[in-house]
Amino acid sequence: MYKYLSKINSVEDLKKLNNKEIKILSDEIRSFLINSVSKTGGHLASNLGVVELTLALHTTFESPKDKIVWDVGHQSYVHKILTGRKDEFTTLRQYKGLSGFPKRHESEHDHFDTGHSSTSISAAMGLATARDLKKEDHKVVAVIGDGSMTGGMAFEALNHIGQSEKDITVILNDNEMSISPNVGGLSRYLNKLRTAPIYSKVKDDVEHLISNIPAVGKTFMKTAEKAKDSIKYFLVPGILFEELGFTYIGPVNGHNYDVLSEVMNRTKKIKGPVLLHVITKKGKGYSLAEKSPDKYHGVKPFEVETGKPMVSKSKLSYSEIAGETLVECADKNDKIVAVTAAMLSGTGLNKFAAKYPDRLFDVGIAEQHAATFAAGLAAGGFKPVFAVYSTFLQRAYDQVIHDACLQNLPVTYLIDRSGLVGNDGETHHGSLDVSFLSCVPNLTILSPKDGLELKEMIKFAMAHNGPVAIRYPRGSTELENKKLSTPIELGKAEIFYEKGKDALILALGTTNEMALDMCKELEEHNIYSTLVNPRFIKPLDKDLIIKLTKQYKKIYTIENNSKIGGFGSQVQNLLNDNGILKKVEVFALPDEFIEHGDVNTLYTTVGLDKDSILKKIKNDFYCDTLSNIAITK
Ligand SMILES: Cc1ncc(C[n+]2csc(CCOP(=O)(O)OP(=O)(O)O)c2C)c(N)n1
Repeated sequence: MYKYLSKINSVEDLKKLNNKEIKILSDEIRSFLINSVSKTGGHLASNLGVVELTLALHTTFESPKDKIVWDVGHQSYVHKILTGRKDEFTTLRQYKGLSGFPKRHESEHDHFDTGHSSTSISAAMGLATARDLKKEDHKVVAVIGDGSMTGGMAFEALNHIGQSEKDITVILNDNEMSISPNVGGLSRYLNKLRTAPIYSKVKDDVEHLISNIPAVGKTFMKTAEKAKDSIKYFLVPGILFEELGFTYIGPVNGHNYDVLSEVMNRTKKIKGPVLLHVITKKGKGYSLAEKSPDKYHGVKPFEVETGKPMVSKSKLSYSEIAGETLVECADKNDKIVAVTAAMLSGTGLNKFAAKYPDRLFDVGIAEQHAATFAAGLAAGGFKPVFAVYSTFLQRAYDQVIHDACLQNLPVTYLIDRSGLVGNDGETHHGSLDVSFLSCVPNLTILSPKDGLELKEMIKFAMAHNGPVAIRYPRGSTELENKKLSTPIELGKAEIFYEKGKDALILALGTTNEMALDMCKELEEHNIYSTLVNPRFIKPLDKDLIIKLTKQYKKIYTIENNSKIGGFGSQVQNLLNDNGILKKVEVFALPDEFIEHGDVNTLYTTVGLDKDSILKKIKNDFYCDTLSNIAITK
């Protein structure tokens, strides 16, 4: 079907094509991407935008000898196609299939594992320094989007590289988009560069002029350099990258392969740090994605002609419930403000943004800043809510501790995507938050069992005077129009189901749904249990837990967080501290990074599915019965 793409199994195959053939290949790659991602789901718009850029990278540089590092890595599909992984795209993001991000174990062309943003320039600096220490000779290239460039780490790395004068190429893929339109002063600055294309030509002319001056004294050179600088300043409102120590080249049209590859080849010859500014269009070549690049950033399987998702969703997502509840609370309290680090729609804050644009702050991909900014807002008398994915909150750990909790400031963290997230894999699972947050003094931590509890917990947080974290998973839920069995009260658990004194099950958050089914199934085997929904991870309902654990034969905890430092380990500590010598069987995530795949498959593989847990509990009681029989005999 694909005249050229079908023959591409390695970068060597690509290098056999001429520019005309590569142009046709770029169309074929786009068609392949659209068809393939429409079936598997994945990141579409970003990949459609980097087709020519990736082709130029692989025809200019010699991968894997030259090392290309992708920032975030969600835009590495074309790179994967060109480096021998095209045929694996039917398995993209599925269990044991091709990852949606660069993976060192997957290919010698992937030099750094990613998933979180703004790491590529630091990683490139590390690789380049290692190269120089080992006296090797190869290029190191970081490819970073304008969205990812808003992350502080990117600037820390630019600062370091500029001073070192290392031989590194940074390719800035500027499509004016993060997931949503890009924000901030840097974005404005890039826009100025984009609209001043005359710069690179004039700069070239000036440099040409200077280099053609025959041997002259130092003074003249200095004057000429100064002239060059003043022309630059005159033409461009600030040479940020040059001042940082980079040679700035651009802006270049990222969809004209001929020009781009020519410029890239010239860039390759420049010594020291170089920043090549490439302009691309997110979603290029698929009109629906060009029109709504945010909607096509990450997609579920969809119909190519209409863009309609294959499976339409009927329930509300936890994110939507969180966003809507926040609007309700903000209606009543004008001190409530919301903060996002470039995840407006992902965290369900779009309705808040529409209704209260002045009280919503998208700070870019800058979780650290977001956390301290929120703490500052709290110190200034506001009630800030930072809605953030569990995995990205990892970035802001010190800010949560040092800037909010230490001062007991009333910042609320709405921690979305806790637990396993599925197809994005190990870089995106929210499997550590209970562990890393539980040890932070002053922080109150909750987890709702369903949408209704999430609503009420947010209302609780809005009335609480101190830092609060509420963790809830990806996915949707029925939002029943009923009241809670008991109101949310600080440090109070809920007895969710009570049938007998055999097994005591404490199930965290949404694992209650599965635990309730389990309790009912256990009754068919004459095992009668009580199910406790702790609601609060911190403070734990110590009195209730101690009272109940004394009464039950066996105690089980279930949670979608790592076993180490998780909820179960806190229950164990509580019993230990109170001299209760009973075993607590903890069902939690293992101490390992869990790969990508469908969420249910992943939970099954780690033994956190209903059948595996039921089997274990039934077996415990069965063994007890057997040992009783043996003793009676
Ligand atoms: C630390 C962190 N925060 C948030 C995200 C979620 N995220 C993934 S891609 C993306 C936008 C990246 O924009 P850009 O770098 O410009 O790439 P583009 O998708 O526009 O090509 C965001 C916010 C992330 N991966 N890492």
